[in-house]
Amino acid sequence: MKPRVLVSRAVFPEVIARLAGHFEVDDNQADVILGVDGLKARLAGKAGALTAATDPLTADVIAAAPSLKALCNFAVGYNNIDLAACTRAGVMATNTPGVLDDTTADLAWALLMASARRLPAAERWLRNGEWKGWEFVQWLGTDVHHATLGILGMGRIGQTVARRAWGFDMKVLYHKRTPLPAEQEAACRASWVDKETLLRESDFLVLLLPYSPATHHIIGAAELALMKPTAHLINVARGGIVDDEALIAALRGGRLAGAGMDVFEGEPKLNPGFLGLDNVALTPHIGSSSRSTRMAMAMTAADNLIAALGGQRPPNLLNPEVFK
Ligand code: 8YV
Repeated sequence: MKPRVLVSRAVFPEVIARLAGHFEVDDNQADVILGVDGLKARLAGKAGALTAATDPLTADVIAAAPSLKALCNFAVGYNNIDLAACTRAGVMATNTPGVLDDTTADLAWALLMASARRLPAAERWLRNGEWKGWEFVQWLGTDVHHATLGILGMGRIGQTVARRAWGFDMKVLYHKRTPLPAEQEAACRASWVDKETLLRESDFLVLLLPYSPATHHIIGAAELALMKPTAHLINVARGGIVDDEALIAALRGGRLAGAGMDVFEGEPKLNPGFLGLDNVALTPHIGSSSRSTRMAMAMTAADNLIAALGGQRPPNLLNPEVFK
């Protein structure tokens, strides 16, 4: 008998077909949001699951599924998974690093440009029929070229964002706890600075940190106060690394020129304060959303699940201590 697996959210049919070659698949192509109770019910009797970053894979959920051997997130972020609980329960957890770097970096740039050139507000104004004619001083934006790009969190996606800055003749600064090795830094044409210098000197600050208790509100009122009033903040990483209330206050008070936000505290609900602001570009967590990248993410998660339940070490294992 084939092992039984859950696919917790709607995915491309090709992904279900691939899994069906190895497993008895319980899919959720109706895309009902399962939540804690739904996950507990649907994981019962399952050997593994393909899961999304929206699934709360808490200690409670994991404990309720004693047959579980592998949870394979189709996301690079895994703050939705209680890794320690997985390890205690002998469950392998995996993510999908690498396959979404370019697509997510592209969205960071799209939001950066949109914020710099005030695209959302200008478009709303045009659609509302308010454009009565060209004016010399109309919708003046901020130049991106030759400006200073700051990157907080310089992992794979941060480095991909940095490499795209060459074409804009930008100076690139970054901060991460451990500076990159010299040759990697040179490949990004980026210089390490301390966090305070990064905040003070960036014209555009892109956040690319994972969410954890250590990064909760890593950008709050105090950090925003250090930034230039002409600067723009871009968050394509995770809700909660920015104190959204403090950001809204800074944008409203003219203490920050603009922001581009793909992720929010408490999403899909977002602080209604964002909606009344003209100096913020908003997107609904679409950083990795191109067909080919979402396919690559789901297929990478499927590879991990097939390996894990086939008795092999999955390529993107997050908790190798599970084997101890
Ligand atoms: C996912 C993401 O699409 O990979 C991540 O961590 O944030 C996105 O690419 C989203 O989290 C749904 O799983």
